[in-house]
Amino acid sequence: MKETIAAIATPQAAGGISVIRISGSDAFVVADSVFRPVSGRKLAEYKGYTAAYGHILCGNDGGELDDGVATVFRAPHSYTGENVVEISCHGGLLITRKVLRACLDNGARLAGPGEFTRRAFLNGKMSLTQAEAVADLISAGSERSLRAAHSAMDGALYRKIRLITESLLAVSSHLAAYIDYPEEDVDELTVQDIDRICRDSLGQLRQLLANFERGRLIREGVDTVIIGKPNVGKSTLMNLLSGCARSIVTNIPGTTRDVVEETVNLGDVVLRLADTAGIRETDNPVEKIGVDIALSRLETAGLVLAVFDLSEPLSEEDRKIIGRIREMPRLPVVAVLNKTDLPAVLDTEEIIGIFPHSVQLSAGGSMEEQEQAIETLNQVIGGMLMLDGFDPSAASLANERQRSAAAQAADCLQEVVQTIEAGYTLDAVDVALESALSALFELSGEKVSDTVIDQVFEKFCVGK
Ligand SMILES: Nc1nc2c(ncn2[C@@H]2O[C@H](COP(=O)(O)OP(=O)(O)OP(=O)(O)O)[C@@H](O)[C@H]2O)c(=O)[nH]1
Ligand SMILES: [Mg+2]
Repeated sequence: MKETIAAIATPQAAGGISVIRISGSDAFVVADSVFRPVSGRKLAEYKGYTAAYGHILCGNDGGELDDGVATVFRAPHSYTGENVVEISCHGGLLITRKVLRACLDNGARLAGPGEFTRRAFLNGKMSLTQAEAVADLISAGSERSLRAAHSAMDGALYRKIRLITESLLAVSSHLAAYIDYPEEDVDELTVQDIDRICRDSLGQLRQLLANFERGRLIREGVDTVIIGKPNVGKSTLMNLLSGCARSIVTNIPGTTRDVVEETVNLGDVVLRLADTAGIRETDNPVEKIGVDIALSRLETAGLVLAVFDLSEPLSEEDRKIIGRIREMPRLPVVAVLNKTDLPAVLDTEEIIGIFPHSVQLSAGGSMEEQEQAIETLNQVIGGMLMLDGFDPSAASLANERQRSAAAQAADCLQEVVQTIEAGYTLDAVDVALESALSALFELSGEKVSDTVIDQVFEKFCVGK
């Protein structure tokens, strides 16, 4: 029998209410030692999905510490599939820890990271991809990533993988019957049928893999570097996007030295912004370090906002930056032509000729101009990252583990198709098909090693 576990399920901070969750066959025994319902009945006598108001007994002398509410869930109708009690108490850090301590003193063990969700998975309450979506839902930082996580938690990916798996399983059992009893009248599934089903599954997996990269941008955000010569308005742009005075802005060129970072939502995209030192030749050793760091940030960027000042002609410094960016042809770049509120001097045609994506805005202009600036950037960046038409509710792969299992399955199916094409025996086809199936089982978590399960849940927080 599994041990009964307990943990604080709410954040480790003072708040209105805290919840201590207990799960396992002895959940009611543990909870009844800590919590006394005012009804006089024991929690063990309560039906599932009912709540009891009562006293929490965990003072120094085992006396009352707080009043609270205990919610009772009976196996298998709970998050974990086990008996569960959730005790809600006042949200003080000390109170919450004392309630947890009392649970641990009365037979529960402290839960490991994600152990509640792990038990839910092991008890068949959810697939591995759904369990992973729980963590994604908690960490979602944008509207789209939230919708993607919710749809995965709802089982969109699991159902898609299930459908692919079922059609391949049908092929596999036909093949097995045919290989084992070649003389008998096995329901005929022609080689053409097998070929069609495998190609169809391969197509679906390839589509999932192609969408993975776009999904990743939405979930994890894009490392975005703001670069340009001094005084063009990089820090002003940073502050505009982050909605606060994150970076220091002055009219003195060379103001920013260190990299200033902030994660912001621009429409549906999460940008991990880095405002950097203005690029120029300088004898100042501090500024020089800043310039070097700024340039090195380009190497790891997923998106660059290259800022130019519309009120000045293109300078030698601007050209050097352009040259540097051009050394990285695959890097997505938006040329930001700033200060539209001032008389335009810059030859915009030249910049537009170099950078296919450019915007003209006034990061430091009036309120209306600033709102317009955000909207313009939102449109251009969303379009560039090809997020238009991306449906976050559709089934999609959510992480590297899922991607590599799907890629493995696709490789094996490719082999199946080639084996058929080359006219090999059905035995050979079956071998490749079985490998594809085991990769799919690993993806959904139906047959997966403990090591993989450990890796999935170690990223969770304690209490989830
Ligand atoms: N008129 C006008 N001035 C702006 C605009 N954006 C920024 N500025 C001004 O330009 C000057 C430089 O702005 P910063 O944001 O500090 O420029 P920076 O590129 O970060 O400069 P360094 O940190 O020195 O590299 C400040 O005086 C800003 O107020 C704008 O859209 N219009
Ligand atoms: Mg600056």
